[in-house]
Amino acid sequence: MDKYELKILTWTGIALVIFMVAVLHAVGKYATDLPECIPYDAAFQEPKISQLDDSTYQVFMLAQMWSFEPDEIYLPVGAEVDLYLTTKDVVHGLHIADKGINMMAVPGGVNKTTMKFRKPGVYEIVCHEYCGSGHQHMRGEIIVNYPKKN
Ligand SMILES: [Cu+2]
Repeated sequence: MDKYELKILTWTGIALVIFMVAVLHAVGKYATDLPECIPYDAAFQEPKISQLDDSTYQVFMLAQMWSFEPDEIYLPVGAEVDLYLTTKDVVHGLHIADKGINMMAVPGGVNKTTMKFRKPGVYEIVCHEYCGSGHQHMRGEIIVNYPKKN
């Protein structure tokens, strides 16, 4: 093997390790999973929020020209959310800056990620894919509050 090939392979390996460490760091820092594609089912076209237990939620989010449904989601601190995203018209995006989330909403496809909300606050959702003349109106919020006292 040529010594330049060995240098290139060595530096490529180092860059790959740095990249993997950065990804794992981001997953831990933002308490999120990497988004994944799951098999499509028409049930994901029905927007809904389900509470599975004290701290676990499922959100079926539907993107459409030019809104997200649901566009306001109220959660207690400590909530873990499985977010399923699809669209019924064109390609949209979903970006939650404070959680490091960046997902695509593709017709006929479902993307999923899991997030944990450790801190109270308002987490703004925006569409980051230009999807038409009303694109700038595609917004939503996840409002994380302290848990209710019974
Ligand atoms: Cu959009």
